[in-house]
Amino acid sequence: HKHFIPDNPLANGMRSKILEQIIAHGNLIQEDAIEYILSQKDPMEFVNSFLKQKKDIPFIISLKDIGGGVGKTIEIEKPVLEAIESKAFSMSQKEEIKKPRGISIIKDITGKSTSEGEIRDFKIYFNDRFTKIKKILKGRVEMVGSVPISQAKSMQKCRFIGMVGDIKTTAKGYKVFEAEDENSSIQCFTGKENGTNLIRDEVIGIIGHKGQGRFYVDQVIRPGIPVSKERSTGKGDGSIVFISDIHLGSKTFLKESWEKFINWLKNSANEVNYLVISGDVVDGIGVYPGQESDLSIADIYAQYEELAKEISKIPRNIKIIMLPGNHDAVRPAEPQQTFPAEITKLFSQDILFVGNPCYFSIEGIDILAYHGKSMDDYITNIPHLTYQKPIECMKEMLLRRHLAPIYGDKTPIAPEHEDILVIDKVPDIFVTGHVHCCGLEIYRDIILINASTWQSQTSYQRMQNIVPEPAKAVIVDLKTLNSKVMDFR
Ligand code: D5M
Ligand code: FE
Ligand code: ZN
Repeated sequence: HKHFIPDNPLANGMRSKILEQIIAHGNLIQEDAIEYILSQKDPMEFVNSFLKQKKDIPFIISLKDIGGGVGKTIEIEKPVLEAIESKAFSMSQKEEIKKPRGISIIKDITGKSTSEGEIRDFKIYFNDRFTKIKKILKGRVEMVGSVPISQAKSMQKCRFIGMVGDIKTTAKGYKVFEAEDENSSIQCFTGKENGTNLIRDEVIGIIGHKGQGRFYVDQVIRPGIPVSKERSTGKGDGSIVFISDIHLGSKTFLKESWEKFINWLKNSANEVNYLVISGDVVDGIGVYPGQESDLSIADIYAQYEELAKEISKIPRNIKIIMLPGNHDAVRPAEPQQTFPAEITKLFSQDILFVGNPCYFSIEGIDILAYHGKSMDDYITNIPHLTYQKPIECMKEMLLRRHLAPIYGDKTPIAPEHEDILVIDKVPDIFVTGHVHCCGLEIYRDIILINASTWQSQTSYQRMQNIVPEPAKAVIVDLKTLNSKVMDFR
């Protein structure tokens, strides 16, 4: 399972030569500075004259030191692949699709899908993921002096960035996996301590050494979240309410609790301004074998019609943002585009229908909303995770800066040309649903929410020993960002 198309070998050879020269001089260099040097007409000549002329060269050479300081236009000869990729697709960040009453969409796949599922798509997709997460890893102090894998192979001790391939466990309990970058790959051995939380297709930093012809991982570095993020302070009035997994149309839909919730909303119209619904808004049809016998409404459109009726009871001043989940009538592959017109036209209200995941901002608060299907894979592959503690899953996503890294397990992923499942911008609020639990915790200044469900335990969940915590909503004050769980049972 190879992730990349071979890169431009010429550019790569030059990069290694430049690095060698700089390391031989007793220095290290930052990635953007190398890029700048590679963009010069004669990069070797540029490096040699820089090393010769400048007397006070800092230990770690930055872009500024070599004259490529902030504000200057840098023309970079990008590798061939990046050129193909940017021509093929470029998701404009910060592009505002709609801006109703203080909401703006920052990132959403809706209307922008490029995936045709061809082999080339997969390579472009993984390349984009690698490039994005590599950039975050390069910002970590542990990764200063990291080298391309092609170079790491001939070093005794080294640090590099790679995408994790298939992971095998040896008889002695070591994990063996292939780490891959755009040009090369290396087989890595890791002991129990470093190996337990590795998951396929994640991008990590590796610090290790050679011994007995093998490469041993001493430390795994993950991109993570900075300890202190600049916390957005709310400026808005009122609050946002978060719910998820309504599963309307299911026999186990909790009608009475739902009615209590709707009544509370009616009485809280002054206090509540926004309602975010994180997917599985109806139970759908054909989601799992034998679902027919669990449905109270067998027709998918009738399910959405019934939901529209319920939603119409919500006071008009509450702005609703709705994303799909794995039970909704959209393509199952993530990122999921929003609901089709045949469904959205059933709603009389002005709802903001978005894709899954979606990154949006409400009155200056950045929100990452994701249904959370990939938690099934996280829980299967990381030993300490359980269905009862979704917040821990969400922390593992933030640690890897990716919502759904594993390709080809339970979470279907569409190989878009840009990997918008990468968490490249740290949100103020991160919300999921799917596991039907409820969680609220502040982690490194981010409010983490798992937004419960309106469905009681299904027979499938009983079989799997999944115990839901239904009929809860999380409310976040837009001014103070104080948050609490409300119970409607
Ligand atoms: O998911 C509701 C809950 O049931 C959630 O905790 C996942 C679990 N679930 C559902 N389907 C599966 C499969 N196929 N494997 C493992 N776990 C599953 P919902 O998306 O609402 O059905
Ligand atoms: Fe669900
Ligand atoms: Zn779900």
